[in-house]
Amino acid sequence: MHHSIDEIEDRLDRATNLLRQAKNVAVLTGAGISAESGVPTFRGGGGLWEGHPIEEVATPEGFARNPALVWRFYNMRREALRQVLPNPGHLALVALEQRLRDRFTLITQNVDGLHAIAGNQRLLEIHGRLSRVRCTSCEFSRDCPGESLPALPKCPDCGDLLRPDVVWFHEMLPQDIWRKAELAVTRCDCFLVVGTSAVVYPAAGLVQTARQHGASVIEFNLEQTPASALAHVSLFGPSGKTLPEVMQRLRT
Ligand code: BV8
Ligand code: ZN
Repeated sequence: MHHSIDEIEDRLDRATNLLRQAKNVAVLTGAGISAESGVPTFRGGGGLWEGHPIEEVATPEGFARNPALVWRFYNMRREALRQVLPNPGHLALVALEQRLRDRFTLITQNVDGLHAIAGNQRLLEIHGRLSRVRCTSCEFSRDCPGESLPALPKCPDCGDLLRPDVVWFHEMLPQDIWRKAELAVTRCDCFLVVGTSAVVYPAAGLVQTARQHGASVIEFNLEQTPASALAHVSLFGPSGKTLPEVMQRLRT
């Protein structure tokens, strides 16, 4: 996507004006916002891991079939998170929350915990969190960021197998969190969709929901996605640059 400078300027101005006029803002982020922190995206590497389609290792069926393989996938991603830090895109969304306070809601599909580390409070992690584990049988759960876990971690209370506390494909999203996300989107008049390929549902459906409720939609991505057709403005470029750029203009 190559636009002339004044085309980019014009898009940035339009996005900034929509945000400036907004009473309530909701944001949906995906793996792209963490790419500049060094966290690999899902469909960047062709959506494969050790030759397995992600949808195969990130499902309850895959876990039942081969828990050691699935734990190897998640332990590798847990280890990788030790080196990563929020990037200017995350920090721009913290600044936006500080500006809007209770008129701001951040909905993320990401499980890397970087929005919480960056400082967002009004955060809905609709796909769970990599740092947290829970028991496959009892109520035990524990957030253990940075800890390396055994190949097949067991529950300290009942001895059964632990699992990562993330939402796998074909699993329901946490209902209370999902309901809050839907509510925030129906109430917003400006919806930012950042760094997501907009193919995973029900998360991707939030863009349509925002449009249906009359919100302006601003997309931040490197390339066109199914959300682009619903966006009033698409800002093509790394969100670590475009989000701070919009925040900068908002302040002037
Ligand atoms: C559900 C947690 C109801 C795990 C994830 C059959 C039966 C049941 C359901 C289905 C089915 N067939 C399909 C479905 C629905 C399914 C689905 O949508 N599948 C897709 C693949 C078609 N959804 C589900 O299963 C959901 N549950 O429907 O339950 C139900 C229940 C029972 C029975 C019936 C129905 C559960 C979905 C949640 C899955 N868990 N993650 C883990 O992380 O390991 S989803 C996973 O994908 C991540 O959360 C990730 O966030 C999400 C979406 O990916 P993206 O974040 O968008 O990342 P991606 O790499 O795709 O894109 C990155 C984007 O960033 C790109 O656009 C790129 O251009 C851009 N980018 C890159 N760098 C930058 C950038 N942009 C800006 N700046 C940059 N620097
Ligand atoms: Zn247990």
